[in-house]
Amino acid sequence: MKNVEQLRKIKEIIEENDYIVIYRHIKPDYDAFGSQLSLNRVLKLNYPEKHIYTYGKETIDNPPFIPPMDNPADEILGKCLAIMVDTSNKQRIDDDSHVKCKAILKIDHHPAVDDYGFFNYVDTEASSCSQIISELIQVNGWKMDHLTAQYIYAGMSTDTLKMTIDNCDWRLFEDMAFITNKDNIGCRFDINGTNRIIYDMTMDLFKAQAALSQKVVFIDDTAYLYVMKKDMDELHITLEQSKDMIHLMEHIVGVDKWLLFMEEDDHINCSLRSHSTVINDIAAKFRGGGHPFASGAAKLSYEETQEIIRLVAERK
Ligand SMILES: [Mn+2]
Repeated sequence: MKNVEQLRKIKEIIEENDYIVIYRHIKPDYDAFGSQLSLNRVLKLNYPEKHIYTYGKETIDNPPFIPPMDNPADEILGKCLAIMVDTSNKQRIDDDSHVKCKAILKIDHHPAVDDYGFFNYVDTEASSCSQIISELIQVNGWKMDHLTAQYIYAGMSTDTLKMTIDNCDWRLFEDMAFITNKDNIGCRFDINGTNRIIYDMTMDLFKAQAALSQKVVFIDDTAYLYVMKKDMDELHITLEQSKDMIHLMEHIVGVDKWLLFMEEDDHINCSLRSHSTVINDIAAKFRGGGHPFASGAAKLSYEETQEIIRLVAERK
C-alpha cells in the first residue's frame, strides 16, 4: 500500500537538497527509465532553481524518448543527494560513481534485499517503480506534464506486460487515471502515440519473431524454443531481444508451461514460465531459481537443457 506519510517525507528530503542526481539499475528497462526520467522531469518542473541530473551508462535504443544521461562530474556528485529508482541492491546501480554522492534515497518496488539508502521507500505491492513516482506526485500535489505522464506510463505498461499480469489491481488503474487526466497534464493523453514509441518494433525484429515462432516445439502442454547464436546472427537480433522471445509462447491455448533456451558464450541459459504449474524447483536443480511460475537457470550444457524439457513436460 502507498505510505502517504513517507511519500511526504521524500518531498521534505528533496526540498532540503539543492543538488539531486537520479540513478537507476544496470540493464535498464522502461520502468527503470520511466521512473528515472519522470522524476527528473517533475523535479525540474516544480523546483526550477534546483540542480537536477540523471546518471547511467547503459541504455536502451530509443532516442529521442530516452535522452542521453547528464552524468555529472565527480565534483558535482559530491554535492548531490542521490535518488535510486527501481534498484533493489547496490550491485545493480548503474554505476559505481554513486559512492561519491553525499547521501542515498532509495525508491523501489522489488522485495528489499538491501536497504542501502539512509531513507528507503520500498513498496512491493506497486507493480512498477513508475507507479510509485505517480503516487509521489499525487500525494505532494506536484505539477506534471504530458511527457512526465508518458514516462510513467512506459514503466507501468511494460512492468505489467501491458496490464495483463496478476498485480494489476484497482490501485494501478487509479494511478493510471491520475496520470492520463487532462486536468493534470494540460492535454489529452496520447495513449496510441505513447504505445507506438514504446512497442513499435523494427522490421528485423518482426521477421525474427515470425521465424522463431516456427521453431517452437510442443510436448503436450509444454512449449519450448531454442535461440542459438547462429539464429541471432542470421536474424540480426541481440541477446537482449532473444530474451523477449519468451513472450511468443505465452498466450497459446493448451500451453501451460513454456521454456526459452538462449546460447550465450559457451553455454545455454533458460527461462522457465508457467501459468499454473510450479516449476521453479526444476530451475533450482540446475543452479537456478526464481518465482514458482517464472524462474531461470544458467550455464547449462545441451544435455542439461534436454533434461529440463523432460522434467517440465512430465510435471503435472
Ligand atoms: Mn521495475
